[in-house]
Amino acid sequence: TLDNQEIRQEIKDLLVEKNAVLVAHYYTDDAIQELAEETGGVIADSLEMARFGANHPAQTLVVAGVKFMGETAKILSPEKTVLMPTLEATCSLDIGCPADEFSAFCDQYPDRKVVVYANTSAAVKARADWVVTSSIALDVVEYLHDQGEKIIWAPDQHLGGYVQKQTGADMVLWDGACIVHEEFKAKGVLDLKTVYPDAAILVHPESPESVVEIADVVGSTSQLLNASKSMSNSTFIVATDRGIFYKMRQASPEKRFVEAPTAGSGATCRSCAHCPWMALNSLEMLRDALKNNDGEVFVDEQTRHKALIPLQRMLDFNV
Ligand code: CIZ
Ligand code: SF4
Repeated sequence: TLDNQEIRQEIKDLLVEKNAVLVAHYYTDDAIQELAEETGGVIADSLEMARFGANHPAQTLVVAGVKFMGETAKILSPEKTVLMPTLEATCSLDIGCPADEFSAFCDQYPDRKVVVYANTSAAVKARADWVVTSSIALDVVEYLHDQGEKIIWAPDQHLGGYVQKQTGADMVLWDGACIVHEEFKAKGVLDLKTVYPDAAILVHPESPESVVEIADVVGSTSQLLNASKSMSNSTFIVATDRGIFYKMRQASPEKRFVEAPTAGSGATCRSCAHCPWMALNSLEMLRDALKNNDGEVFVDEQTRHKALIPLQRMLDFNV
């Protein structure tokens, strides 16, 4: 629309004026991803977002995603201004793992290494030995297991269970879940597979075990995107946030991408498989964040110093 065109141009001008770069997650709306692409920013998973933000020379990072991604950017780049379209965009994993309760949980297992998923608050990261994202969780836990370490894993129980099964590591799991991924249903996926017998099933490991078990590929958003490019199937049934379809369709316009069904949704659900917090990131709020320095992210110094250690360990980890 004309309105959108105006806002998009305003954002482009403000990015230049403020020496800012747009760092967008794969799950944000197409309009945000398009802008990131057109303005020299990045569309990425949380690990690549962290790396990109830390290495980019811009003075201001505009992080379109959810709160933990903005906090991670600030922890890694305290000298930069980190803005988010909205500070209300959180994550069920973050909400479900309050720092005080988590710390008490860890105190019960003093002999275990604490590995937390990136989808946590800065305060939870500050209590951890390692931060991981879904793209390197298996490698880090395998490494720790090889060293003879036992592990506390938080907060996603599905990803934790998957990592435990794959690596054989001794892991105690926190019982968090992603409200988007935990809704995918194996039966719905199998029903859909009868409609598209040639389809490959791509599943993010935050999904329930029954869905992971029927996957052709299990992986992080960037790993699923790569699979959609390299596999020759004509159709893909995808169990992750539908925001990923923007890049999948762009890379492979000739292929068909179908949302994995969720509970009670049937194959045609339009409101499922999309994170409600990611969806809060609108063009208007992005513009206002840049214009007014709304949504600036702050992390207190003591927490930042502690959280930086396991985060840096993740970035320095070489597979
Ligand atoms: O579900 C999420 O929030 C994901 C996949 C984050 C990430 O690691 O990019
Ligand atoms: Fe959190 Fe799930 Fe949303 Fe990702 S998709 S930000 S894990 S609620």
